[in-house]
Amino acid sequence: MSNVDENKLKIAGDSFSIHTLVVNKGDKVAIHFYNVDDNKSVRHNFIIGDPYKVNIDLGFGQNGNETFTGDKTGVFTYYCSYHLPVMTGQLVVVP
Ligand SMILES: [Cu+2]
Repeated sequence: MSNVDENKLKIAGDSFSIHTLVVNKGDKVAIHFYNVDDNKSVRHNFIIGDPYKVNIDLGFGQNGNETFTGDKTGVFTYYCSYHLPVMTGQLVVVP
């Protein structure tokens, strides 16, 4: 985030722009992920573990897409492995 002074706040400003994604079971989910960090050396990724296994890893200025079908209900955490524990969100697949 460009408008946050991370040193002043003593928290990391890194976060996903969407913290909760809610979809219906059976929906086709399209993830469009952009690294808009203004620090050229910072990578970000978007990871969801089992059962969806999504991993989009991006350098400065890059973007990536991934699609999957939300065929298992539940709450699944997505995260950026570079910025745990602050850079996380939840995918909620409702019946
Ligand atoms: Cu990150």
